[in-house]
Amino acid sequence: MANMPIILFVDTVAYEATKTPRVGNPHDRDKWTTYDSLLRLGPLSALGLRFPPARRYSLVLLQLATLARDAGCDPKYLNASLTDLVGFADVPYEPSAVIFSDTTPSIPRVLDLCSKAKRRWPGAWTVVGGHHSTAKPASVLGAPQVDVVVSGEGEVAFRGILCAILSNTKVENIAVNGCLTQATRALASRPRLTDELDSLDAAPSPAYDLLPGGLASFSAYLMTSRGCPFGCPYCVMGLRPRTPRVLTPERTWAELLTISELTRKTYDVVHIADDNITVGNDRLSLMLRQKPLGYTPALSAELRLEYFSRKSLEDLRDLGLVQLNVGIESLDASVQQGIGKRWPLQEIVKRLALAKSIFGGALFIKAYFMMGLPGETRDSAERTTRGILELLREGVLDFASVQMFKPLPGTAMFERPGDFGVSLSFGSWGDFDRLSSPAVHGLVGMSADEIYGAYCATEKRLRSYREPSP
Ligand code: B12
Ligand code: SF4
Repeated sequence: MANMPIILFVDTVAYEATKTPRVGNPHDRDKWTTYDSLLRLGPLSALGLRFPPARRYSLVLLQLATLARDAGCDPKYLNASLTDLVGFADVPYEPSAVIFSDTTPSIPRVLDLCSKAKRRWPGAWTVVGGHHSTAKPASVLGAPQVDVVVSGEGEVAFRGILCAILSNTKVENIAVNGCLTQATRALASRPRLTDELDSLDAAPSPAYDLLPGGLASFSAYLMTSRGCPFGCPYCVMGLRPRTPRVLTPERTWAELLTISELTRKTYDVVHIADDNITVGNDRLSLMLRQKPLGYTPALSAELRLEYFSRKSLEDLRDLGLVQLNVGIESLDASVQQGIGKRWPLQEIVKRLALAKSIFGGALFIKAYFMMGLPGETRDSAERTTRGILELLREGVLDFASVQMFKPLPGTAMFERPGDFGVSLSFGSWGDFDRLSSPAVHGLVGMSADEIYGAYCATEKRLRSYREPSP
């Protein structure tokens, strides 16, 4: 171990997910506690399932840690929510590189930690990748404490970075597709993306052993596909290739069994975080055919309303799904039209009710809504709120997660706001957290303050419907 370069992975996900100050909206603060109780006391109560803790982690960092180990380095992991990282003063080792994964709202925190890492270990490379680095690499490289910014998928590029570290290459001489340094910063306005894996099965298994307390102390999740064919104008996935790549069913089950081995003593439900679990032809049927005999974990997943069909729902039930999350976004016809959706309330009720009946009621349905999409007015926000209340009253929906719409960098609505009647106004990238800070945009029919007000008012009205009856 003595001469192995140490690569330090600093995970800011849990920090963001659990410690973001919930400014302003008092209802948001209690929402997730109530959600946890509903999971236990709602339609799944008869199954006696144990649910995972709320603590999250970054999957990609654990995958990159495996690559580091395979390359002969010594990976270390620090979780920014569990460890006091002020100045990294207590860290007893000296890393060759400190690695971060970002999202737009987490970038201020990541840059702050990069500065602290640089002060503590001036010789170590700081490397940042993720969705924000992919959409806005120039803004990340604008911080001098960042040495390497990676735009695009991580695996191929990170192998290149590890080779450069192991061969003592100077950071300014790094030549890996999709990686920019302070020396090549001028190219950041037209970033080239990293090379991608041809097959998702080539992605490494995450180094779960690095997680403090083990995987059972965190909420385990798996991505079994990358790429989304839908290209919604409000979503960053439009930046990525539209043709999805999927893990083979064999690898999917192998990963799920590994996860359940590590977590089964503590909880029963594992989340499949794909944008859409049905993506890929016949995937559900193939997965079902290869479902191992014996114990498999209960699953939750995201499903588009289009796929609430008898066949998909039966497959999902037989695969062990107990929770489906569906993005409905708005119940107002003109807002829906602006995002390419057309779902009258009655059709939504019908589809959710079909799911409930196929699962014999043993299904928890959570729906996502966004307040402040282009075309939103006070009236449309009111129609959505009333519709949500109706879905909850009908018993076809168990939990409504309402968030403020934030046009994230890389989406059509951020890059060409005028086309959508959006006017952006924000102080820092941190304002893009959908759970805390006020709106970052105004619309033709609503100011930023009105969007925020409508969101708070909706949360307040939903609250009484969220109280679980013991
Ligand atoms: C699981 C998930 C979560 C989990 C874990 C978050 C995480 N960062 O891992 C939880 C529930 C905590 C979460 C929370 C949030 N999320 Co989220 N989440 C996802 C989801 C569904 C999957 C992410 C994932 O694990 N992918 C698999 C792993 C292997 O890859 P990856 O992280 O996508 O990274 C790839 C590349 O970006 C690159 N890469 C990433 N980091 C690095 C680092 C290095 C060094 C290198 C070399 C490469 C690299 O390599 C990876 C693949 O090869 C994505 C949607 C999606 N399809 O990607 C949204 C997504 C990442 N989330 C998003 C958002 C906005 C959030 C929140 C900000 C929501 C909010 N509160 O407002 C929070 C922020 C929390 C945080 N600090 O990250 C956006 C990010 C967009 C953006 N520009 O920032 C996404 C893309 C959803 C969307 N379509 O808008 N999320
Ligand atoms: S919102 Fe969902 S369906 Fe639309 S592009 Fe993004 S991931 Fe795909």
